[in-house]
Amino acid sequence: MTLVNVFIQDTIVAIATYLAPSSVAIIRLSGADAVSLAKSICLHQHHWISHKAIYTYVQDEQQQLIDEVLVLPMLAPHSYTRQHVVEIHCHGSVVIAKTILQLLLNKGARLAQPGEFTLRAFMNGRLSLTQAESVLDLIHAPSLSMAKKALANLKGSLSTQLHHIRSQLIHLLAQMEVQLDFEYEESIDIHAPLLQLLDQIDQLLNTPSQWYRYGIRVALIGVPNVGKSTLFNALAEEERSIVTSIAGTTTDVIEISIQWKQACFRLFDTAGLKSASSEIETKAIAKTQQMANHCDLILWVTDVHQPLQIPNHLKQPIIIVLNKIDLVEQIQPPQTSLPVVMVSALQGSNLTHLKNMIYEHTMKQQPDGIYINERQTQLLQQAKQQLIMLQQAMQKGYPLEILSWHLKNAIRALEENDVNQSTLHAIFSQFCIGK
Ligand SMILES: Nc1nc2c(ncn2[C@@H]2O[C@H](COP(=O)(O)OP(=O)(O)OP(=O)(O)O)[C@@H](O)[C@H]2O)c(=O)[nH]1
Ligand SMILES: [Mg+2]
Repeated sequence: MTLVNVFIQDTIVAIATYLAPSSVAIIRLSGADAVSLAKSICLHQHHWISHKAIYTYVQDEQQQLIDEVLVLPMLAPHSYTRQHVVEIHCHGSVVIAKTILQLLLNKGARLAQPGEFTLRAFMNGRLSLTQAESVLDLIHAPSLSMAKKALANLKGSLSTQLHHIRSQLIHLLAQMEVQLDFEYEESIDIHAPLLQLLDQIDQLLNTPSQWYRYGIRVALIGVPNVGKSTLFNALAEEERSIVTSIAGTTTDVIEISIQWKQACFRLFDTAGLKSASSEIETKAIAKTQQMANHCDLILWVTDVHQPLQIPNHLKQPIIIVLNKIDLVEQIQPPQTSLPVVMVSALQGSNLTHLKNMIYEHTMKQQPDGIYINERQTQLLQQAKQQLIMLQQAMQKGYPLEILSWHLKNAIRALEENDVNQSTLHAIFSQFCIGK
């Protein structure tokens, strides 16, 4: 049985909270019989008013009390799924939560599949697919800034924007079709609106969505013994990397995430760059090179005593970190056009300035737009591609039929809720059970 084939009128149940001893556990029901099923296991069965909590007890088939609970009925259509939804809040005991779940299953509820509550919300028109995806983004947000982006999309930011672009495309198509039908002499000029639409699509595509979703990758690179691992530990506020006075201590890439100004930064400590003299060193340096090529920002860590020599194969943006300033009386700032921050990783001095610089050279330089995920990015890119092909077809003087064909393809790409079963399954199976 695939998710979309599920008969959405039956009543589903799941434990919505994490299965571990905790303060509260929630068992959630959705479907036509949600209220009657919940009532059938509760001691008090009167005065069940929508959105009003009821203080009662759950009892088993032998009228033995199982737990003291709060029950929250949310009657259709004023619920997450637009069906009757009931939440039973019990003590956060795994045994109690599982027992209540089993009682409801015995009464005829069906165990929900992953994401089935949100799937119902989507199928009942409560959420668009984009909004449903933003629920997942919100749950998995690695930083507060990502959570805010996801919430904005849950409230409809992206859906509204996609709808707006699509409506304008449909309007252009209508103009074109009128011209086709009546063979007007005067051709319509869609150049300007097309450019505007491409601009709107680009604005969405230019948001650094990967950074919100996965964090900004910052690699600490430099020659051995300059204090990369010391700096890494200081920024992470944790002893993650081994530090010694021996050159070549770090041989692997070590990662840690830190939150700064509501954004998530993924820091990578690496092996020092030098000419390798053993198999271990060859492999370690290859990993450093790979990291340097695939990060979003390089912190080129250097020792205050050493001349500044940055290998010219580094292509990613660089901030120079002049370390060990505690060892000198007077500092000669290096002659470079690159940004420089002077720190003592050992003493933890100037690290706030360094973090600010990291923020300014990444997040702050990017447009603060609407978040889009990989699937949405792909669809927008498809639409953009079609519009570019349309522009080219216009320049070549192709017939209106060809132009309208590209326009129709772009419109189809932006049809938010028109997805096949496997896409739906791919999206909703990522959810946890009970969401
Ligand atoms: N005085 C002083 N010593 C430092 C500072 N930062 C690091 N060190 C010392 O420098 C030595 C090397 O530090 P590491 O952090 O291991 O250097 P690394 O760049 O990671 O070295 P490799 O992993 O070998 O490439 C250690 O003895 C640290 O205590 C600093 O800011 N001031
Ligand atoms: Mg190290």
